[in-house]
Amino acid sequence: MKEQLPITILPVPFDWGAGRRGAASGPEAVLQAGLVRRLQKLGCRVQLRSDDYLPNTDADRRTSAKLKHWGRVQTMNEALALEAAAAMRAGTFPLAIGGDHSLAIGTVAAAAKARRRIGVLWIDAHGDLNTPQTSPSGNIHGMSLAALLGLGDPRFTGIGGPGAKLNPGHIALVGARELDVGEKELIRELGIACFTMHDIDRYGMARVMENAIRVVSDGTDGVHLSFDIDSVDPGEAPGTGTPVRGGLNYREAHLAMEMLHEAAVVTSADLVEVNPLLDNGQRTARLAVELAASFAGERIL
Ligand code: Z70
Ligand code: MN
Ligand code: MN
Ligand code: MN
Repeated sequence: MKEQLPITILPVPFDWGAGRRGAASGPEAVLQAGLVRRLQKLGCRVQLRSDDYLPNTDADRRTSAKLKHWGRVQTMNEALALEAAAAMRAGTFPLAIGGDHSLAIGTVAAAAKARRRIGVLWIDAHGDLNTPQTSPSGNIHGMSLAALLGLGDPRFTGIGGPGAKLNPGHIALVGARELDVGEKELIRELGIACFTMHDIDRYGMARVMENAIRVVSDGTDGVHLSFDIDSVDPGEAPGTGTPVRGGLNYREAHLAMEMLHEAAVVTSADLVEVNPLLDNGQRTARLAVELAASFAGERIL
């Protein structure tokens, strides 16, 4: 992260974009695990936003089989996009704590508006590149990156203004190991840089991150990091809704965060899909705090 900027933490206690409930308690768990103090210890100025910017969507029953709970997901994202934009206008670094990964539609839309050409580093077991037509689940957290590319339903491609927010050539996926058929087609068709677990095994995390950082930072005015905790192996991060075996190990995940700190290109970030209901104690919430600390400059020596 560009370390001189104060950090605005935006809690997003929302999980209607996911197939199971629980990630809405992620922000509380990550804060309880000591996020603010850990960042302050590194010398970061930290503003913790309350979650009162989010409208209550309890009464909103708008849903469909191909876009589950679309009303609530849309309302949350419109509010989050405004809040993230305000944090950037105030000269701070927005760090959204989720919550399910549908929230990236709002944060990236805001970043794209503020920075014009935005690169996106998507660290995730999944591609989140489905459209309502290709999604096997109808869960919107599996469609967020596609929506940001302008693909899918206008209710989501239109958040923060109509049309694509990103250039496919400025996206890098890292940690992918479970891609649906339509997602694979899209990655090939658009030439999106996808560094899978195979690549990480083969070339090592250091080389993968060097390449991924180049893809998202060359020719862009800012970089958004969207980190899904399910990128990490379920042995280290059991507290997440869709665990997939064979993920990043503890050290690979930390190395990625340390390299991002050193590169100093990231201008906004999300940390999503921590589900305390599925956690083994505070294991996953604590991991999230540690990874945020590595990202913010914590070092061994
Ligand atoms: C699947 C779908 C997904 C996160 C699961 C899963 C998507 N590809 N994304 N967990 N973060 O339903 O579209
Ligand atoms: Mn995801
Ligand atoms: Mn995922
Ligand atoms: Mn470029």
